[in-house]
Amino acid sequence: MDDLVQLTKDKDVAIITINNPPVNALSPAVAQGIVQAIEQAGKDDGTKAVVLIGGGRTFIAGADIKEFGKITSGKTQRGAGLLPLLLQIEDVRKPVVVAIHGSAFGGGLELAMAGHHRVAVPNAQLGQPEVKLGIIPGAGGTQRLPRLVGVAKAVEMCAEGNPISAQEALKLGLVDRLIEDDLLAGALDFSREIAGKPTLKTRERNNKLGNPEQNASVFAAAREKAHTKQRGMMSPLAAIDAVEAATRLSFEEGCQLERKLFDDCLFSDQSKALIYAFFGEREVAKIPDIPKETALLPVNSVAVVGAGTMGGGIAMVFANAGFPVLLKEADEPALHHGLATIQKNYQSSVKRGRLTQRFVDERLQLIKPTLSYDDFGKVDMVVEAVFEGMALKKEVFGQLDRVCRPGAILASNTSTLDIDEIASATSRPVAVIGTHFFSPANIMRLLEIVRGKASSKEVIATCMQLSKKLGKVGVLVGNCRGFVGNRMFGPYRREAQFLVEEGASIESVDKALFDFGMAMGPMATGDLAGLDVGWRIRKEYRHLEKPGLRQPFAEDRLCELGRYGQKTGAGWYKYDENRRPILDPEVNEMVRRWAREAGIPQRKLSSEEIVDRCIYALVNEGARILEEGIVWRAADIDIIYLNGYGFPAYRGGPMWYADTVGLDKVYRRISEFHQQHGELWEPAPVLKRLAEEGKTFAELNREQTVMA
Ligand code: 3H9
Repeated sequence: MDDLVQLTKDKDVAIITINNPPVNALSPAVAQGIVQAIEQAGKDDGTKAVVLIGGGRTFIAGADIKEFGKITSGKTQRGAGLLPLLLQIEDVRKPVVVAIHGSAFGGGLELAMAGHHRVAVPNAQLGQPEVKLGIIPGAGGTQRLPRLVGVAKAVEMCAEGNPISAQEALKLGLVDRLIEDDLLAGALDFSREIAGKPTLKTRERNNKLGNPEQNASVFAAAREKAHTKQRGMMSPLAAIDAVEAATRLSFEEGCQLERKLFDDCLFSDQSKALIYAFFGEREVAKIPDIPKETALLPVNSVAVVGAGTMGGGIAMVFANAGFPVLLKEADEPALHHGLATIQKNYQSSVKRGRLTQRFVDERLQLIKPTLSYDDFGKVDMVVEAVFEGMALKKEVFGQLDRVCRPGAILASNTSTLDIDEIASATSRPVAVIGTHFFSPANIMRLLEIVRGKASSKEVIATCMQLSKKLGKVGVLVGNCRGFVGNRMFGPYRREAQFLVEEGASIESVDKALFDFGMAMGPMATGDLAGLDVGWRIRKEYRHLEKPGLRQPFAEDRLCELGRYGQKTGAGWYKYDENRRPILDPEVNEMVRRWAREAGIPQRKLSSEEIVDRCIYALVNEGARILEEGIVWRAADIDIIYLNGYGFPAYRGGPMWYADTVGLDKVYRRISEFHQQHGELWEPAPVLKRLAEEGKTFAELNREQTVMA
């Protein structure tokens, strides 16, 4: 036994402590260590019970996820897995009491269920989150959990992957006692109370497995839900099959089926993508040129300038995280309207059961409306969220420079504009940074943090850290038009429009991308965001367009007809009063007519071409972004697309998806488009190079040492 697992004794009770920081991942060595310790304790006549507890901040957050990549790439020889080790624990003749704090997730919960009793601190969390990694519990979790909590709850936990609280676990019978004070002391007391009494093996407890009729409706409902809420993912359906096996087969046969389903999932592209996304989300927080020790600036209070859709949403984000927020507008009606919208949004969250009235009341107290800059000198950070126009932004930043205290962070929520030019309106560009929230700001997880030329490391590090506190995934990006997300979205939506102008119906374009896994098709997304936004930008930047280069026009024509999307009740689609889209054949006809007038040959387009044109447009622009050093690594782009643009997580993001397809294939297809459609499709040089070298974006070691 090594340092990972320690065996000690408290009089007649053995204590096994797991120490594998940071989260006590259940690596093969940890599992081996636990079994050795159990064997040793089992043989000791002076031991009448065993307490198993996690050292450090948590019990066990699951199997070591890093091991999975080694298994699928063939780097690690696969052993028998955890299952036999857990049987050994369950078969030990002395009661094993598992003491839980922090999280008992995945393999951690499976281990806990192989023990004979579980005690937990009240704020512990228990769950089988494997489906979120594209796999299912692989160490008997789908077989033991229904035996402890019943079939319906086990299906929900295994198929949806969300944890439950210790309180709920107590009610369900997953936990036997909550320990309010010292967990170890409480677990020792508990173990002495039950020592000597007959121990129950979880795998032999069959009384909660239900009857076939009840179970059939539970599984049918779970499958239905998985098809809609986790569309396209295979792991939830596999998890449901595995739990169903627990109700039909013996424990041993159920475990065999679970193992097979686990393997099917583990070796799938989906789990590779989801595991990549798990680590990617953590990797984006690490900025190579900003050391971990960089001093953080204090941020205890903030101000938001502008109470429109974005400003109001941003104020809610800060208030939800407990920050007092000063919310400024230019005039009384705008301020009134902004506050009313905030209240309405909070009320709808209460109605849906997402927030409690008490939470909302407390948050509203934190938002202080104002029409002046008077109190701005007291805040630690300002987020400007006024109308997207350079002149106005510069005016606001000039004002902020005059009123804010030295050291305050001055952030802009611009989605496209040059952050250096905005910073030039102040005498302290080091304090200026972009914090680009996504709409609706209080819901969307993504936060693009835009680094200006002069933004200080302290300001960047503070904003990255702050994003976590706000419940966001912060991704640091360089300064260019549209930054990363919107810059790539331009070519994506351009191609979608070209496809429609070339003969694809509006609904076929949306369907192809929806079926690919996007949360919404590109035309419906345009309607949601407002077609007029792009129209106005295109009008403003028309002088920058290269003469003779093909530009999409159908959307501009729709705007000229007053069809701005959902907000005007019509865009690419028509909308009813509940904003549900209705096909409008008239639009398809109009587009056909405009295309004929423009001399665009009409043809049938396959869904494969639709997907390739749109997704590879993202990939090619993403490659340029990588090449220019706007991001450090492909994972930055992927995490942006997964969290801000509805890209399916099980495909890992556009760059990972391209790697999965094979960059040689992607390059060839893009070269074909280049020949057919001209210079807009010129392959990014880095894509060409990687394709020729047989490499992937994920392997690309950034050759630049600084971000652009
Ligand atoms: C499983 O159990 C399968 C079984 O059925 C068995 C099959 C045979 N492994 O998230 P954080 C790292 S599948 C390896 O920043 P937090 C993480 O990368 C597993 N590493 O902290 C990070 O590293 P770094 C099922 C892991 O406090 C560091 O720990 N379990 C693992 O915000 C800190 O993590 C899950 O899916 C792991 N299992 O959140 C749970 N977990 O510092 C996955 C974390 O180098 N984990 N790391 O960037 C979580 O959900 C969160 O990490 C947790 C802590 C809530 C636990």
